[in-house]
Amino acid sequence: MTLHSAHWGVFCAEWRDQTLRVAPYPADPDPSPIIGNITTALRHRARVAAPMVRKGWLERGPGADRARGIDTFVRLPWNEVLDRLAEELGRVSRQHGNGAIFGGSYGWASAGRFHHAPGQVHRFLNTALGGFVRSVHSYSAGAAEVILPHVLGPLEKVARRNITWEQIADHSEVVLAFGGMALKNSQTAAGGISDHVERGAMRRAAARGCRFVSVSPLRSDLPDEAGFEWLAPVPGTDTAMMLAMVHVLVTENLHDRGFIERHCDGWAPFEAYLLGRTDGVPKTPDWAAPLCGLPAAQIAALARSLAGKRVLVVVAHSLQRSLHGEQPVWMGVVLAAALGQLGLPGGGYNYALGTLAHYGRRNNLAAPASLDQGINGVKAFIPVARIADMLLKPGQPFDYNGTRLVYPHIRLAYWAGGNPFHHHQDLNRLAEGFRALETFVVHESAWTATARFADIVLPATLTVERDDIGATATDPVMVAMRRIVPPHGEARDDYAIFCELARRLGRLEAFSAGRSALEGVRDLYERTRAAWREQGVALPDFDTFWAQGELKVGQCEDDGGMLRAFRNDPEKNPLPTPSGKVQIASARVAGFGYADCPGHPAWLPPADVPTDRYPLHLVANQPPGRLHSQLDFGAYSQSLKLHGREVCTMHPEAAADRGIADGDIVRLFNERGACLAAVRLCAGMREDVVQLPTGAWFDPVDDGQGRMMCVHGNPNVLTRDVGTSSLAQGCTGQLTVVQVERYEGALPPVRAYDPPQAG
Ligand code: PGD
Repeated sequence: MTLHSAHWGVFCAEWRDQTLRVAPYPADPDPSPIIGNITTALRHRARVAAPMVRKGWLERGPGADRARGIDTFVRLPWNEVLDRLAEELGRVSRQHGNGAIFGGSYGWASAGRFHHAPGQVHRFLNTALGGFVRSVHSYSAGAAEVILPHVLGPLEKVARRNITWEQIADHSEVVLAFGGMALKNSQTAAGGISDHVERGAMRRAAARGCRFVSVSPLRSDLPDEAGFEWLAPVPGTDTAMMLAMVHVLVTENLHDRGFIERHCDGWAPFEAYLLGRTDGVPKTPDWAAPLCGLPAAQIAALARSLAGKRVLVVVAHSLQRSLHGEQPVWMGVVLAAALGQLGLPGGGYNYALGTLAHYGRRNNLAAPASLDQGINGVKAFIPVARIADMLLKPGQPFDYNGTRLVYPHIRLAYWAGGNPFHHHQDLNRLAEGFRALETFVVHESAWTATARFADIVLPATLTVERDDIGATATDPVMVAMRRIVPPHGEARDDYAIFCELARRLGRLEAFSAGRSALEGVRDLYERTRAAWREQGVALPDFDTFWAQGELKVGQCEDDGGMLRAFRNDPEKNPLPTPSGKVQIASARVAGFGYADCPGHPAWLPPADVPTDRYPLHLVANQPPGRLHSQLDFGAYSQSLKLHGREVCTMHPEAAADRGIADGDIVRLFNERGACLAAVRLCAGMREDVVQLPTGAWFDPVDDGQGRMMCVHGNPNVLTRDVGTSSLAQGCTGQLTVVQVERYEGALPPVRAYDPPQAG
């Protein structure tokens, strides 16, 4: 069997008799079952087999079109489609400038570092065209990426070089996980993972006596191995709960005043707010209890039980993927600072530990090289989750991190390696944005809803159909991802497609530097090797690496990173914040004057509160059976569906109130839209919560009111498309409110995986 790698793990594979067999990487103690998706995916009908052009675009030319998403497609030969596309790129660039081209291409794509599709499309647009409007930050951590540098330091250092699972197993006395640390999330890591350690580390820590507390509306957000206590507050109220906990610590003199004085800045204005001196509202447990739906005594007892203990506070990605998502991230820092724990082994604060498999690890001695992106001649950008606003509001100003920006007027969008009809919110609104474009180009290996909305769809290979290199900065195994299977139909590598386009634009040398794909892989390896040489470590040459299939590389000491160094000597190792200390309050953030993100963490009421019409909180979290929407048609993802539809979980009482039984098909709806899903009942959740994971391929039908209803179970037809705040403008897709009813109508079939009709 040949070694290969995916975001969900290194695996071994063999292609025989038109069938792919896979087996886990032998050294992985807890491999992810998601590797099973690839087996049936390769020759599935959902694959894009040939270049396709939307009929309306072919007949009427570029322009806004309401037929996008429902039109038929025409198969064209590669040469013809590439000629037409090169001509169209040239037209838009000449007529409107490159500020009219969006190369957002946000998306996880695949694990190989050379054929990383967004990296390839960005390099192509820079080197062959001269630039494009880009996006910044991620859907994962949009709010945290902006607030953390203001208060503590860059996300990479707080999330990825801080507390390790080894420290938790050996040192933590309490792990207080806001949003839990679900193993379904830590299955995956961008660039691959050879060693899933989380389950084992939690088991070892629990056996040593470490107490795990999960604060989440869903019990399933921590595994049984952690032997944990479960507190289930109202979704989106963690900041209020943390404020009340710090109130108890301060008023009972249990906070670490020495640490606060030496290591923190801005405690006084925060304390004035906490104690109610500025707004007349002391943030006591009695104040928080009705907001959080937890007894005041329980909040107070939890706070008291932490004093004097080695406590690790963890705030999951999910908490900041909602309105005012900056607040729980910042307040978690303040709670850990009040306990005096920042920088201690197994203690303090680790943003998002447990939400990805490359957090909580030792760092490699050197990071893998990445594809050079060239120089972007366009300055304009958007925070990534503002895409629909950008498409619908050209020329309008918006706030972002202390600046006022203007949305550019985009005529052409180019996507490779992402699925906005999976990852964006309020899909009816997003569709309006895409209908306004003149041309939409997508490279895809499968007929996702995004591909169906495109004008030009170019078939891309899947990772096992090409040579690549799998590596991350925190996994000790580099993988020679050798091609295992011939490409499906006429599929080509993104790189090969861009080479052909660049040649037509007279820019092949600038894009490819004269390299074949394998020479590009070799170049990436040799640049990685040079980085290791600088650390005094000699790695074998490329041919040796390629022949042996994998390479085990050395890792740094488990030294606690920036926060440990700062704790030990804050004068010598200041934090990269304005004061060099932990910003309990921030004069800089206060100076921006944002009511929706003031100068210290604060309780800001949510926009989505349950009403009589929409009485349930919807938690739209990450799925267990796939990464995002990838290979939703694969065997493992399919095995977790019910009646072919995505499964939503409901509390038995909430279901009984609505006459819903386990296994029923239900309609979830709110003012933005509706979707169908199959129900599983689960007592391990709050009664006022319904949970539907993301990633079921969007499968719209007309709801009779001019909107699209998803018959398969994509929750993003329900979520709200607003930024977290004027500060970060991050994604808010995690939470909204809905009503749920038993679906009594004729059941529309799921057609998400059927290719669109040929025109
Ligand atoms: P994926 O499904 O991984 O989702 O959004 P993202 O767009 O990354 O999409 C990747 C696409 O790339 C797939 O369609 C795959 O087929 C394609 N692909 C893979 N390899 C290649 C390749 O080599 N070439 C080409 N051309 N294509 C390739 C993820 C985003 O969703 C993220 S990161 C998060 S954290 C968000 N989470 C939530 C959430 O919690 N709740 C809601 N409601 N919404 C979310 N959206 C966000």
